[in-house]
Amino acid sequence: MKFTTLLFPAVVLGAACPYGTFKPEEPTDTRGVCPMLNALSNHGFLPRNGRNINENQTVNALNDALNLTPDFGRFLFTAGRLSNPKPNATTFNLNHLDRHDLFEHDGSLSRQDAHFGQWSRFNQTVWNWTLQYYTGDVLDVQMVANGRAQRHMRSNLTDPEYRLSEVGHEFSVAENAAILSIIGDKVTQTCPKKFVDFLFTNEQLPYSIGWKKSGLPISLQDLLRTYHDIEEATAFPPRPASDNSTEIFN
Ligand code: HEM
Ligand SMILES: *[C@@H]1O[C@H](CO)[C@@H](O)[C@H](O)[C@H]1NC(C)=O
Ligand SMILES: *[C@@H]1O[C@H](CO)[C@@H](O)[C@H](O)[C@H]1NC(C)=O
Ligand SMILES: *[C@@H]1O[C@H](CO)[C@@H](O)[C@H](O)[C@H]1NC(C)=O
Ligand SMILES: *[C@@H]1O[C@H](CO)[C@@H](O)[C@H](O)[C@H]1NC(C)=O
Ligand SMILES: *[C@@H]1O[C@H](CO)[C@@H](O)[C@H](O)[C@H]1NC(C)=O
Ligand SMILES: CC(=O)N[C@H]1CO[C@H](CO)[C@@H](O)[C@@H]1O
Repeated sequence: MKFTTLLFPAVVLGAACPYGTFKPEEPTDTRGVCPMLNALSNHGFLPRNGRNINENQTVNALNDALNLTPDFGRFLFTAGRLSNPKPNATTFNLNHLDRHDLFEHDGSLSRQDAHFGQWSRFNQTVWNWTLQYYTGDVLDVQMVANGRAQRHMRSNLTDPEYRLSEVGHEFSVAENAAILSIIGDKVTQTCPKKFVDFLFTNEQLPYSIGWKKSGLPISLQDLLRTYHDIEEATAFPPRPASDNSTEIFN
């Protein structure tokens, strides 16, 4: 152990720290499709190596970092546990979430579809497409609905293997709801765009640009309210003529 860590045990335990210190992932660490869980590992709210994450660690991390209720944390952990290829697993690794067409789906906001290659990590080209639909400094239900519809429409028009299961659809809408109700403000259902861009790009909680975790506890019911409003606000434009189908986005 280093001399300095002996002198300052609080640093080791993180006890004196109001939030986990950010350290970018090491090559030996595991990360995956979820920008938020990646960030929580980068801050040490979840194990920094991204492996063997159990229910308690998940519930505590989501509560400490984001003020999610323990019930909501346990609900989300189920998706993690079920992603583990080992039957009846009680833990998961962040890259277990990458299994295509289990919970991971086409039409992600910042990841390309599996058909095109590497699908689990942040892709600036894809994220830039989404940002074009975030037309104000503060995201609201309509902008988020538009950004999501854009990704699914683009995938449907350009990815010959594009698919979206019922569960995939639910995750897609829920992730977009999480942007507003968890990163943003569950009451107003808005979120400063810069916080979302910072989180996705750096996989770091945006404390340094003024973000704070919600002062109010966030439950699954809160997320579902925003989920419903995003679905209501979603409209797909008519399909363009097929011989122009790949040109509309150029
Ligand atoms: C145990 C908890 C969680 C699990 C198991 C989980 C799982 C996942 C999975 C499987 C995806 C990939 C879906 C895709 O194909 O795009 C994803 C994406 C996402 N997650 Fe999480 N997640 C968790 C917690 C959270 C929390 C607390 C937030 C809060 C903001 C969040 C925000 C997002 C967002 C915004 C995306 C979409 C990324 C994109 O479309 O590029 N997740 N998550
Ligand atoms: C989770 O925490 C509870 C209460 O602290 C404890 O009873 C339980 O054994 C823990 N479970 C695991 C898997 O660590
Ligand atoms: C998984 O758990 C269920 C219920 O607890 C049990 O019936 C089943 O046998 C378990 N399967 C394995 C492979 O351990
Ligand atoms: C990012 O996605 C674009 C569009 O699918 C693709 O052309 C590019 O190769 C991807 N970049 C990486 C590093 O995978
Ligand atoms: C994404 O957009 C930014 C800002 O417009 C631009 O500087 C950057 O080059 C774009 N990156 C990619 C990969 O398209
Ligand atoms: C893709 O678009 C077509 C035509 O609008 C539609 O029938 C189909 O259901 C869409 N595919 C998916 C997976 O949503
Ligand atoms: C490639 C192709 O068929 N492009 C057509 C797209 O639509 C415009 C206007 O309808 C036509 O002029 C192009 O020829």
